[in-house]
Amino acid sequence: MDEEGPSIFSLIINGEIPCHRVYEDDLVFAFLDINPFSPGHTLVVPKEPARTLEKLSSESSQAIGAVLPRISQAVLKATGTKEFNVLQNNGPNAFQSVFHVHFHIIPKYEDGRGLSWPFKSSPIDHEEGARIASEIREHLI
Ligand code: DGP
Repeated sequence: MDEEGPSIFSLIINGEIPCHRVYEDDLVFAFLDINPFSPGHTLVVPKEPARTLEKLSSESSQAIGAVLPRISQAVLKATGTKEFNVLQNNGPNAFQSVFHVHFHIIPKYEDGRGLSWPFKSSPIDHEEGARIASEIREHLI
């Protein structure tokens, strides 16, 4: 659902909705997902209420990038797992349901619990790839 007003994650960050908090600093908040793919499934959220990743400020991006490996390591240690996925959805067609940037850290257990891989891929079309890579490079200048 594409909600108006403060996102459910802003309400959680502000303490208006309870959560199982695992981490907080000035710019980042992390807590357990209410509907986990596996035990320990954690959401890492910038306090800045950007709806999708490309809109997030450099300051918040740096802050979240800096703590993601550390929180991942803590999730692995706490759950006794050695493998995990990081998932980050942007837009309703890309499976985003809460419109406040968040990274999922999803432990993968030896018994298979965790994320499965339903995605389809096909070999790159090199002509198209060369064109798109060139366009991406131009937009990064
Ligand atoms: P996504 O599909 O990437 O937008 O994932 C949103 C996740 O947010 C989903 O896995 C469930 C989780 N979620 C939604 N509402 C709440 C809530 O109120 N509390 C917690 N802890 N997690 C929530």
